[in-house]
Amino acid sequence: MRLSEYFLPTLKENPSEAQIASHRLMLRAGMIRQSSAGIYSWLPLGERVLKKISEIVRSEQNIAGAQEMLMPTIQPADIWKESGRYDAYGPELLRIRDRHNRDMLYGPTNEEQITEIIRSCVKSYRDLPKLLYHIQWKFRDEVRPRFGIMRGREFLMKDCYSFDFNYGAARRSYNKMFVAYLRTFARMGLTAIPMRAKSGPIGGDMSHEFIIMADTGESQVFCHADCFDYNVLEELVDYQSDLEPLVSRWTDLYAATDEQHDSSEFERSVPPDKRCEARGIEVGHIFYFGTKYSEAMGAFVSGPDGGRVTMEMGSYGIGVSRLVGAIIEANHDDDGIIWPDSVAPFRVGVVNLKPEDQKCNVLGGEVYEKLRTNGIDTLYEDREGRAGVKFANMDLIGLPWQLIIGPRGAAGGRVELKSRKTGQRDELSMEDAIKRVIA
Ligand code: P5A
Repeated sequence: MRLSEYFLPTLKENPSEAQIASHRLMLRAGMIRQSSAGIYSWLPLGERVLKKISEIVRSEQNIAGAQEMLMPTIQPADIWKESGRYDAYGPELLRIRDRHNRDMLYGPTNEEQITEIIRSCVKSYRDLPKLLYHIQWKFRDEVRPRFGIMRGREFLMKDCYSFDFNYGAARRSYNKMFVAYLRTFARMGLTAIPMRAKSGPIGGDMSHEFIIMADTGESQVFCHADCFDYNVLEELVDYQSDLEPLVSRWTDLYAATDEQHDSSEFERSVPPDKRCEARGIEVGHIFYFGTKYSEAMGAFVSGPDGGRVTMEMGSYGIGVSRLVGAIIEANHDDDGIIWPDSVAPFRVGVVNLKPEDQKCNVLGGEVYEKLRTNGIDTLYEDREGRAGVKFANMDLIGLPWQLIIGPRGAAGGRVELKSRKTGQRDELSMEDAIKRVIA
């Protein structure tokens, strides 16, 4: 993409409404624009990141055996009346009436909607288990939307739902999602710790929040330091086998959010130097709630002996749009964002310091085309202007690599390659620089 054509409305000044780094940087980098409180438009740069994150989420859901579908944002109130949540949910639920005076709502989550589908289509225990997910916008009329897209009113969530025949099978589904979540966040360069949590309005008695550490996080958390020393991506995961040993590696270590925290248990479980107390951001939340919805909504199958069995359920959420902010909280410096490779909107920014110079112009165009044809997402700074401004802009938007072309090097076909993360700069031939970016 050529910057001379791209829609990237960056801001020089810090917006006064932004209290935390990710919100400030997302506004300054031209990723989002507020529409109303807690509701945002995603501009091209932000949309690219949202898509990259969704792709990682999707790929790990599929690997774990979940199937993608798409449910609507607007739901009929009837199914929520059946589950009892129409009254229980309170003012966070956006209630709508259509032209026929029918009660509708903008979905804050989809337990009822999926249960309605499964109860009508699945009749036998032989058709279980089922793991189904979608990536869809949600609306919650939060009392205090804040921190930009971190606590929005409209936000993008991946929500998966499991239907099983008995507790053992439901536990296997829970474990699959547990492991899929560890892998998903690790692929984004995040260490997300699963912590015992309260299940709130979703319900149930087993639930874990996945939390990444950040001073600006909304959750107070307590955990064993060993939670951080493990790379789940180095593990070969076979989702058909028993995942209990891998899951208990985590659940055996103390890790809880403040609502579930028990200080005497915490003290008993760890030497003092292993006890971490910190703030964090909740990026995912998984629930086992048994028959809460299936019972209320009559979702049952016939068992092997012909009798009725009420399905066991769980639900599993990832805050896809919140992750954009969470990743920035974990990866930035005073100059701007530092994208991990896997979610960067573009892999490389080609900075032409003097496009009005004939040699720079030719070399810049050639580098840009070579990268593009090799399938590398490239943003090309091809506009005239001051070098300092171009560098500041590139650091702000935080692409992993900057490939810098100036009049001095251009004559000999040489460029400078800068890593945004380490700040290291190397002078290389154009070919070597391209090779390094592709590798
Ligand atoms: C699980 C999937 C649920 O809604 N039902 C379907 C269950 N869980 S949850 O914890 O309430 O939400 C799942 C994740 O969504 C993100 N999230 C938000 N992101 C941005 N703004 C919000 N207002 C917001 N509320 C929830 C969180 O990452 C949460 O873990």
